[in-house]
Amino acid sequence: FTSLSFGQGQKDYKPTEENLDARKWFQEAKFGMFIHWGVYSILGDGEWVMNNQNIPIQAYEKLPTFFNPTGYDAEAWVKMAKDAGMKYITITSRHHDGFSMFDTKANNYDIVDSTPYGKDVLKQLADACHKEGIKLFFYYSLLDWHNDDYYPRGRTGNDIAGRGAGEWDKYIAFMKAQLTELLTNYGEIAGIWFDGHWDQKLWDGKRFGALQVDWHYDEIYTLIHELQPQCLIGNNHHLAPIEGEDFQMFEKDLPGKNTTGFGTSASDVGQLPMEVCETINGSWGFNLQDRQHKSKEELIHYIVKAAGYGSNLLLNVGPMPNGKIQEEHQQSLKEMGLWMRKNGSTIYGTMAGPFLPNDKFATTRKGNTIFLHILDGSQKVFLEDFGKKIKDVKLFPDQSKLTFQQNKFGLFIEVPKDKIDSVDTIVEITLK
Ligand code: FHN
Repeated sequence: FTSLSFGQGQKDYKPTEENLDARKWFQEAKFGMFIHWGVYSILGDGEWVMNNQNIPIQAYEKLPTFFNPTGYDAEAWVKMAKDAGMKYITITSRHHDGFSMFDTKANNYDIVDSTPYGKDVLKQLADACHKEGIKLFFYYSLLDWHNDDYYPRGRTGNDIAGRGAGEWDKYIAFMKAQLTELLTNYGEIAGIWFDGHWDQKLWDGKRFGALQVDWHYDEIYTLIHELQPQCLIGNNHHLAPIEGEDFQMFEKDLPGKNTTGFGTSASDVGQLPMEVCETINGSWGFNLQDRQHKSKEELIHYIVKAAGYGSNLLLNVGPMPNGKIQEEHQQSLKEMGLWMRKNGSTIYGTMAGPFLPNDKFATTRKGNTIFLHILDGSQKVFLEDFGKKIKDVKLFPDQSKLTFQQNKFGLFIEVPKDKIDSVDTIVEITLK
């Protein structure tokens, strides 16, 4: 294959007023629910099960005939998200297995045409979201293990393909047809969340190399913005944003960190609104065996640190095949909700604080107020080189005054022992 250079975004993209407003809303929203749900959920082994267990297409195609989520209640999901303090939902409309969770006319491999359930789950979710004022994003996989025209098969597709060459242009047309449906039949859509770009980069077993296809992002991004100008485009390509994108996401890593190999290096962090996504346990799709549920403390620290970078947190649940969200995830959402109800004003609508988050503390900022989140239970914090003039320093939310000292080296704050919250002690610093 000829290797193509990168940078094929929407040429000369100028976001519309609606789009800029949507970006502002997004930046202030800070907390969303990610949902990975598909026919893979039946097998309880994550959304990569087709690839990981090397299930041939013809065998995997039988799975939809077992998918009958009679316990699915879109309104209950939206309520759960809302109670957790989340402002938006991002759901898998079609994951790498190629199965569409909506009524597509582009093929028959979808929830309405191939399952006993026979109803459009995205339509129900869209209606519930619109009713409850929760914004809806669609995750859309660029990579497709099922479509004949997704060829050349990239890094992940070779062993399960077993089919001949397809026509790439047809595949691009297929994606455009589906995106047109998603942006026409479900009311206002807050964003499209692309994933799978990396599958078409050459892989030598250690690192990714050149891109081997043209994703036609120029046409795809233009189409989306023409259909719904406010619709925010993000692409989990793990690179610096390209033209036409409206936000930048970071998978399982804080912006600019790359501890997992899915992250993005510091030099690739752009100027767009940001979002980090993370799992409650270790899996995106429902996984029966996964017991690695993160503690309340870990989850709270994650949203605080994300906000400390000015970023949103998109926290994932992997609903079960019956349409219910597992108890442990519901519990985590409830805990987050309780915390956000009490402390949300130090997160929502804030910008990155003056100090980058570390394991001891994070800072967020709103106007003249800086919120210092002490994350390690310390009573004493020193903010080096803090030169700004201070009006007062108080504990949040009880507003009791705290003692502080400021000199040329910085600001020293002390919190009484009985006021320490082992998860997060919040101090409100008001500037003059
Ligand atoms: O392969 C996917 C994975 O299944 C999941 O959807 C995550 C979510 O960020 N993204 C991909 C890997 O980059």
